[in-house]
Amino acid sequence: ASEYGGMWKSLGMDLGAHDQLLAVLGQGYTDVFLSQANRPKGMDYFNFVMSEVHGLRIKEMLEAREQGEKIVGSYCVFVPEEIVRAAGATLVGLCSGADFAMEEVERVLPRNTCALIKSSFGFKLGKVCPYLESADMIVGENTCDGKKKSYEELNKLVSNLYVMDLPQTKSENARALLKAEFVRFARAVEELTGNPITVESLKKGIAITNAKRQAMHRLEALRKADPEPISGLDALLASQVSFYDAPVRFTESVNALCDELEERIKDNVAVFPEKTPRILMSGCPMAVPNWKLPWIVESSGAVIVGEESCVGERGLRNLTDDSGQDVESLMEAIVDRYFKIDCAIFTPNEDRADHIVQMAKDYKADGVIQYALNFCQPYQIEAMGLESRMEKEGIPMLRIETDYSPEDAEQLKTRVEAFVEMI
Ligand code: BJ8
Repeated sequence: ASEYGGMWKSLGMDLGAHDQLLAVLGQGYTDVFLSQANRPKGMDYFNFVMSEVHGLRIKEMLEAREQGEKIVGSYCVFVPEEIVRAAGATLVGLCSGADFAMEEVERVLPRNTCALIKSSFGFKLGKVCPYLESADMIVGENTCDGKKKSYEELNKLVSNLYVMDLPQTKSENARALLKAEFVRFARAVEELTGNPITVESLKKGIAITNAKRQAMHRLEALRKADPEPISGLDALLASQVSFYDAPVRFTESVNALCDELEERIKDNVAVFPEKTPRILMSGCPMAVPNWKLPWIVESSGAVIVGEESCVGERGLRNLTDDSGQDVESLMEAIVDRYFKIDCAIFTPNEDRADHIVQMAKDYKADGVIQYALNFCQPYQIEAMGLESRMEKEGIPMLRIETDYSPEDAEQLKTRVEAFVEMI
């Protein structure tokens, strides 16, 4: 790790604190991922990417930045990747999946803020995230109240925050707002990069982003097999890595993994025995390195077959139509694509319930685990309504509320094991 010390220092990071974070991350990765039996060979790539998550990937991004390629950081799948790529910039997800510098965080945010928001502040206040520190523009979005109000505070800590307004309903006016905000965002990234967004560059941005999604769709489809050729943890890792890896290389690596999984299915090579209870995870996004609940599920005799989540199918499922012949129609297609995202900040949000039922059927799930972070009202409230919907559909459902701390792990394991026994 020390070979990158100079680079991290130049980003203004706290090297001591960062060493601690890397040590915890490395140990967590070993315990959760490397300990799994019979992983596909194709996961070697992801092991490597994870081992270099703050190293080689940052180095290559900074080298590209020297050549003029700007870096845009995002906290939400509503930030349109196609537009960022069309302007010749790189988009990275700012992960927010672990507690860090919590004492300092609770001096600027209320205690009862969700772990994801607190984590994003912890990485900033603790100066341990090289992605955050190398971003030329950080995009916040007016989604849930917690995020939207916390960006007012984040704005005091960073000089390059851009806040995107987002609609809360799926009405025509709401779509018009999304369109106006995407147009405003396109101007902002053009200004940031100095590159005009053209038909050709938009088509290229759409092609790169769609290819990444299509590779992930392939992976998702292969998870419908019983027995499972890949663990839910490894598939989740691929989704998590999709947020910051170089997109073309990522796409190739996922496709190579899928080739191998196809072979595995043919040869009946699996990671869990046939008839292992199949779980669909649904709810709040699971950012790196938030692996607690999936790990508990997969070490409790079940396999996760899909994620109805922004780090999963909600974030990846729709493609952008690339058939438009001018900037205006391509922008419309991008708006159409993002307007379909069924995040719980929308009201009403029936599409999400329908999608969960559909996924449970498609992936032959025996049960659904609704996962919400503590203090996340949008997903917690939807989980209440989903309970009766799932009951009506005859799909067993377990509702979990938790955070990033390991303290409730035993208790969660007991509940998950009881659920897995029952389904
Ligand atoms: S499109 S899910 S990535 S907003 S967990 S911060 S909702 S209190 S993350 Fe999200 Fe975009 Fe929606 Fe997806 Fe608030 Fe809940 Fe915290 Fe959350």
